[in-house]
Amino acid sequence: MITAGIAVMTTTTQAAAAPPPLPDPGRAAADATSVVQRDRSTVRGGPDEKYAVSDVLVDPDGSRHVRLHRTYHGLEVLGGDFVVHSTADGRLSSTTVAQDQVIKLSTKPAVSAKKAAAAVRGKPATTLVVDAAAGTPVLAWRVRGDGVEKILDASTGKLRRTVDDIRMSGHAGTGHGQLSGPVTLNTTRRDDGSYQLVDPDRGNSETRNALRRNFPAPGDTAAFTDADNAWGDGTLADPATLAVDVQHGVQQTWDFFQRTYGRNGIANDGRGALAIVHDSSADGNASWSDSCFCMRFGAGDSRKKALTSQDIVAHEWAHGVTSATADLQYWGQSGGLNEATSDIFGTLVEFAAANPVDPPDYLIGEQSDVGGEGGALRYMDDPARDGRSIGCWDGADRDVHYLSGVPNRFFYTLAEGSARSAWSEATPCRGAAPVTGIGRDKAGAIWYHALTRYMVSTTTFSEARAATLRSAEDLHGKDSTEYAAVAAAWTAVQVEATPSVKQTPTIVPIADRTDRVGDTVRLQAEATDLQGGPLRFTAEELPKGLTISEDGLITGTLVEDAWSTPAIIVTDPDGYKDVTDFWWEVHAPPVVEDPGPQRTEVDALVELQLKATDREYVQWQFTGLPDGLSGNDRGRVTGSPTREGAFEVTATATDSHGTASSVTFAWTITAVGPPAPVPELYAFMTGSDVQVLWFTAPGNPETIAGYEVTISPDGPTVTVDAGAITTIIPDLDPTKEYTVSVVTLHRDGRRSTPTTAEVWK
Ligand SMILES: [Ca+2]
Ligand SMILES: [Ca+2]
Ligand SMILES: [Ca+2]
Ligand SMILES: [Zn+2]
Repeated sequence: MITAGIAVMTTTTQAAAAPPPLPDPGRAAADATSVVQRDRSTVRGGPDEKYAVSDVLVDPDGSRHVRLHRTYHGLEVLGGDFVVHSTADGRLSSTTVAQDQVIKLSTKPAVSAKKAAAAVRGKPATTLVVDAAAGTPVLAWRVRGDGVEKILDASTGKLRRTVDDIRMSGHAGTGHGQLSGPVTLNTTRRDDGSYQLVDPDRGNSETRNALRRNFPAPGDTAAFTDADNAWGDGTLADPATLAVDVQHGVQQTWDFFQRTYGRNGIANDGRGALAIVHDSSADGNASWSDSCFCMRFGAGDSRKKALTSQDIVAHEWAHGVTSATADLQYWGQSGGLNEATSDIFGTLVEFAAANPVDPPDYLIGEQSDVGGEGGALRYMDDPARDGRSIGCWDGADRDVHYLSGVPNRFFYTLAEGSARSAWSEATPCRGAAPVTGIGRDKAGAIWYHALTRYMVSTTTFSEARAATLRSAEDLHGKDSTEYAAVAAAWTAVQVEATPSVKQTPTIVPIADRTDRVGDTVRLQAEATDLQGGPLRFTAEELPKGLTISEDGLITGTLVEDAWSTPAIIVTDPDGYKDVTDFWWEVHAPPVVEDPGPQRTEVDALVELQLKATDREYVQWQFTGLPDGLSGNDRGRVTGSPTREGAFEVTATATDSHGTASSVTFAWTITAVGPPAPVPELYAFMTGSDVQVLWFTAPGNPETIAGYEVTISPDGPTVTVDAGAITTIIPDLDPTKEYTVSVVTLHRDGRRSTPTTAEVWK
């Protein structure tokens, strides 16, 4: 967790009257701490807690905002942060508290750290914490691996939530280098006379080269150095090109925050951050990570150029500002506010930078040509244009990037109004009143003031409405047009003072199904909706043969051996939708081929392969096989029959759903016939020797006793062993013509017909 230390912040807003002398920040911190310790109920505190100051802001009129973090029996409390607001003389005026309930729990975990660690791959770090960020506080394990953090209930081991530790610019996606155009860079001259991409005027902010490594540690990156201090060539061939974009973007962002809000760097402590380019983990993306206090940028991907434009660089930098201030948790509505904060400042810096090659707009990442069609990552004026984000709050949770649409559109509407502007047009949601814009500067100041003073880690959309209204009151007064515009702009995106009632219907998830071809289906989809009113169902990718009625009844007869992932969509009368999808496996029994009647002699070698057609792997079983034969689960029958008989064999193929098909065939085992003759035979005369060669007789070799070889006329008869395929018979007359014959001898004494050949000379 990044804490900002103690720093003084003054806004550029002018105080109406001569301000009283401002208190020392250390004094303000001590006052706030003692106020809380005297009456812990003001921050939903208990006796076993300690508080540490992470930020102190003193406004021009002397009012103080001291941000504190909480520990419980020494354990960090997630969502335990709060801000103490006091008057110029140190009296408590109010508090903004992240948690809903007082913490009361045992600090002994039932689940071991080792067991909790198994929730994240690799060698994660486990920390025992109190999770007060949602509902009743519980003892929890925070398990941190590479880029991901899981919060597990330490009593039950149940996952409470997963949080991306890395703030990605885009949610998915994925080119070529883009340019900030000719820009000036502030660099550092090294002892050897070369230059390094380190900005000494901005806290030594540096851009380094990841050399295409995947998420390297900062120590594993290389410095960018240059002999003549002219960096990059506008193409990706020079790795410094992206570094120019980023370093210049950081310079502009730093100056914007300094000039506009008096903020001295990301954590308001004058420290520069590290930026890493050519990091393959961020290809087609960009990210901020608190743990390294660094930004990462990759190359482009198939869908877009590298995300190194001004708005993206400022977006990542602003994630650091959020971490150092409200520390909005990166999930749910607080995550949506976190993302929107980065888009808002990304856009404000783009306007302030006024780079002629990057005309300002309310689009995020438009220079990266998303989708190859000039698209952007996000559209603040019309978030739904990306197909995923929302611009009218419906109460339903989503990915933080899609949720950011609501506060993004609030900001656009507050700055530019709801009527057609130079940039766009943002018609208020569902007939809300039109809004007159107050301009970017005022809108930005209201957001920054709220972020640093009135937002905490668990701030929701309706709480953000309250926070920005307090900002508008601080900066412009409660009767101001600015105050009214803030309220109207939130209403225009359907965020009201009381938390939103969920508008979207809720569909009951449908479990994965397995059915058979030929089955008739009757499946009722169900959904609820808080507003009542008739719900209408539709479906996509239903299995062939099925239809869905408007009432959600799915009927029909399954006809195709196939799987699908149907989506059932429910729509309420206002057009809000919910979707569930599931896996639907439709299968048919295996089709088994009949091998026909089989006939085999006793002792013969058997090899019979049964065949079945099915989409899946089948398993075989056999009954009634002749003695001496066996079948395996692959459908192969082997062995040698040991006795005669008429058998009826049933072979059954079973698919992975347990559906079986069988075939029954006759298998007759007959008595052993005469042994088979040798199929081929050759003989040659060499001198007075005759060499005889033959191929072994077919059949079971174990039944063959040997071969009888006869030379005629007048030649000898010799018997050779079963394994032999040749023999030499000596002492014959080379002038005579001979023939040779070979007979196969069975072990039981029977003989084959002879095979005969002439002896060659
Ligand atoms: Ca632009
Ligand atoms: Ca832009
Ligand atoms: Ca509804
Ligand atoms: Zn982001």
